[in-house]
Amino acid sequence: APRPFNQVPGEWRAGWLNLYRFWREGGLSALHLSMEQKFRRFGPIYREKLGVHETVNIISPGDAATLFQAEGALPERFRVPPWVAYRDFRNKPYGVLLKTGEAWRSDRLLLNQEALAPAAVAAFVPLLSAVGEDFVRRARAQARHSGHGCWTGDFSHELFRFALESVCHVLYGQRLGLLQDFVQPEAQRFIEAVARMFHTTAPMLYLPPALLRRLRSRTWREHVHAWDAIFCQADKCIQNVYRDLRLQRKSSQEYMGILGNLILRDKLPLDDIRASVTEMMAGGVDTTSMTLQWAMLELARAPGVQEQLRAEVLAAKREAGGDREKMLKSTRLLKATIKETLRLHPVAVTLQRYTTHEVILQDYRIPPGTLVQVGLYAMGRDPDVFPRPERFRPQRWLAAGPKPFLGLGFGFGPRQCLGRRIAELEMQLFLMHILENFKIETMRAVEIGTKFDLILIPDQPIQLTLRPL
Ligand code: HEM
Ligand code: 2DC
Repeated sequence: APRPFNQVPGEWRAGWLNLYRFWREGGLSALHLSMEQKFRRFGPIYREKLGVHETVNIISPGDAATLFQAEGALPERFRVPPWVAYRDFRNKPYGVLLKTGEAWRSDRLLLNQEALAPAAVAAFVPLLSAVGEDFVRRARAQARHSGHGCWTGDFSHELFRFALESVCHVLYGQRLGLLQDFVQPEAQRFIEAVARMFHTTAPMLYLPPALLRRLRSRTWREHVHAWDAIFCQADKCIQNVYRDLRLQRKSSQEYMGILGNLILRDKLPLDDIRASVTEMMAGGVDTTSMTLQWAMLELARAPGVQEQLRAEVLAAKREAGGDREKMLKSTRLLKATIKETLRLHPVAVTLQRYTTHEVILQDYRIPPGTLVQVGLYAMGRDPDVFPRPERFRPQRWLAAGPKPFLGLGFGFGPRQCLGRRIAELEMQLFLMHILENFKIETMRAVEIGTKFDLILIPDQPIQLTLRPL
């Protein structure tokens, strides 16, 4: 018979003491490492309590399968307390990120039709490809002006702008012009606000929202300020599109953007549209830009893989006569490269679900209502799951046979990432354009680690070189 819940190994009796220890042992920025260590210490399942945050943590793809197969029609993940607290504080409606139950489902189904459905997604290709081309143009100009014939530096700020430009082109059907020499200060402020929002979320993650507000701490005030800036800027973009639609400034042939389509369909109240579109705009900045930075670093450190990938892209280009949609159908290694990048460098340290009924994990009975986390970072580096996990080897994804619950970078099922297709296309097209035009190099052999800043990010600036081919 399966073992009872209270025999699951781990430290779950003294939540506040654990939180204190956790802070002393490297703190929050080492969350991913601390999880890796606990799996080593306790095995493939452990229970933990940090402050009021109680979880069961699993690492094996088989257990992830059990968890997700039992998630039902209305899956729920951990609701980040300060994000909820901000919306309650300012009386703002939740978008899909924070909605639950039937309200989540009905919004999500409508948003899926515009952001995930194959028919809608095809229209993103030319939009995202154009932004990729602009990045190349800018990189070439930088290389010319540098005096060394190549462009070297920390590209994170350029990539933030690339990512925001990309997601806005798809959401609003309009260009912001962030890859020009002059960047609107408003857009720059938005980018900074998103980074600040993530950064100030982390220290408040395991405290109850009511406490946060009562504390009136500096972190909470900065957090509110960051979300204010995010909502204000997104509202301006949304108002613009709304006005253009009302004045019929666009011809009916033009692509309306996800927002325009949602307004025209008229199935979702404008306030709900605004809430979810704001979340997508904010969710589209740090996620894809950091992943692309990691991908370029890995390709620079594995020149053999880079050459193979370039060969694939160039062959696809010849065959498809430059038709990007066609190219995307024959670039398997490119897709594998993104999976491999997210294996080693996931954006989300864990995936989480609340159980709705009893499940058996590692032969323990897990009761309904338990918050179970899949240790995504730890799984990606577990030698039992991925042989020689330290090696960047996209080819591992191309081997024959099924790979159930191995590629979980965007989550799973009906609650998976809403921006998944936007993110994938944006990153695939970006890498295509870069590989067609530049060799990616990295100067130093420094080891770059990861830090938890709500999302996982590099622990120091990544220096890259783009050398025109
Ligand atoms: C949710 C990863 C880019 C918007 C998520 C989740 C993950 C994730 C792991 C949770 C899924 C789950 O619980 O099963 C990523 C990664 C990205 C990325 C790795 C890029 C490399 C984006 C982009 C957008 C976006 C570009 C916006 C266009 C969202 C939203 C949710 C979400 C709105 C919540 C969906 C819901 O609760 O229904 N993402 N994301 N993400 N993501 Fe992304
Ligand atoms: C953070 O313990 C660590 O995609 C917590 O685009 C558990 C947790 C819950 C939800 C996760 C979060 C972690 C990391 C950031 C994620 C988020 C769900 C969506 C969000 C993964 C793992 C993200 C980055 C969204 C953000 C959209 C937002 C800016 C409006």
